Amino acid sequence: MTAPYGDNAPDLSAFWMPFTANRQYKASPRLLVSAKGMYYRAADGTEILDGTAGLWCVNAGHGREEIASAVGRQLETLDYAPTFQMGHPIAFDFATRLAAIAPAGLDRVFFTNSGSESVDTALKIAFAYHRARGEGQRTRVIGREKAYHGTGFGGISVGGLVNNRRTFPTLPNIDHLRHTLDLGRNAFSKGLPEHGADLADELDRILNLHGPETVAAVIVEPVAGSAGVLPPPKGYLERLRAICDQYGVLLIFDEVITGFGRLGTPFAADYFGVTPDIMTTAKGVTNGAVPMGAVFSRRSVHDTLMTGPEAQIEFFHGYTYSGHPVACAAGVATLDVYEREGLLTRGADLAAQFEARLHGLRDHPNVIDVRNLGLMGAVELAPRAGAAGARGYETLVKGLQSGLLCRATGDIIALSPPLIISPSEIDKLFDILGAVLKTID
Ligand code: PXG
Repeated sequence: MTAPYGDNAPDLSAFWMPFTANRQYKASPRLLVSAKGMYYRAADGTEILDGTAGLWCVNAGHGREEIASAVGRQLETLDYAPTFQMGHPIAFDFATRLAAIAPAGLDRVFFTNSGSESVDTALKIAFAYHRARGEGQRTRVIGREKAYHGTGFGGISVGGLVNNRRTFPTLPNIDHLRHTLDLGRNAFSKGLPEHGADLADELDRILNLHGPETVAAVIVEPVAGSAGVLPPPKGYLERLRAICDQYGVLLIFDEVITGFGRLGTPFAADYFGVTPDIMTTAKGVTNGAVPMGAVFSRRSVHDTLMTGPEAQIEFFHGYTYSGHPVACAAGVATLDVYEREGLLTRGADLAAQFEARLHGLRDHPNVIDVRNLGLMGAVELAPRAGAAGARGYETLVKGLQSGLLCRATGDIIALSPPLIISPSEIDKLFDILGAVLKTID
């Protein structure tokens, strides 16, 4: 992976890399140059099994020709057209297609370009909705510890990862539920942990601390992803839903990771049978091929805003590239692939094998927890004394050297392979990871 690039080595200095230890990376770069199906190819020719669907986004696998040709055709037909007081057919078509696979009732779709923008958009919809109902005093939002909702100021404010927050000012009027990770009681749970549904009752306490009539929305990832795959305790999301209903607070599910088949259902809302009022997505909406996000809103939330003078803009929000024709073309082609290959539910067939092999790592050195749901999984390693994150990073590097891309967040190794993975590739993934873990001291 640290191949000799010779005279073809790119100059690494100008690209200020995101969420990366730039100096560490540039001292020992890892470059991927092509991808097909389940595999990346590194600059030195090594084939690397994609254990993370890129960054949780390439759900239908890499290099899908249907998507590439739809994008190419769209670029030649209509490269760009505005969606402010104008329109083009494919944006409407894609929204209609998305509404058809959305959890029942969430059939109004606002387009963004990323998960971060989807989160900001969802929060703004919540504020605008309450204002339109004459409850503009609902200015507070409740997030949760360990949540990742992207990098906008809205997202870092409701998010609960301290490194995303400590350097930057955050919005006022935000409070946080406690996170649900409980290694003492729930370590090595297969699927949903038994203990902790009562943590949802904190929402009642927090709402009554501030006055429930001052709170606009609660936002959670149904399964926290970036914090290292935290499936919710059994019954937890149902309780959140009930408490939100009791107080007229909107429930937002951030499905940027869980959307588009990750849990073996189209959305986590389907998996849990809990329907939020607003649902944020991105990533898998275009198979990662073109940046895009989509926010799904309950029709009643949307319709509440469709009041007032008809010549007035109802929701003062949008992006130059909301409903970008090329992103929509990628999205329509992606949905075609998902539907033709049954990928939005395929994870359900593979989840048992994935779970069994993942939990087979529990006795490997330094493993303190294994967590999973659908085709999401994590192995948590104990931090090395005085060097938190070192074991995770070494696992990432050695994994790559052995032909596997996994994701290391601190000492947590996360896995979220493309949903096209075969049973033998699941075995291969865990054979490699198991062998690597045995070498990490
Ligand atoms: N919400 C959730 C739940 C996410 O996981 C975002 C919002 C922001 O999406 P954008 O498109 O603005 O990046 C995310 C992004 C990781 C990792 O490995 C996770 C994300 C991004 C990069 C890395 O944990 N999730």
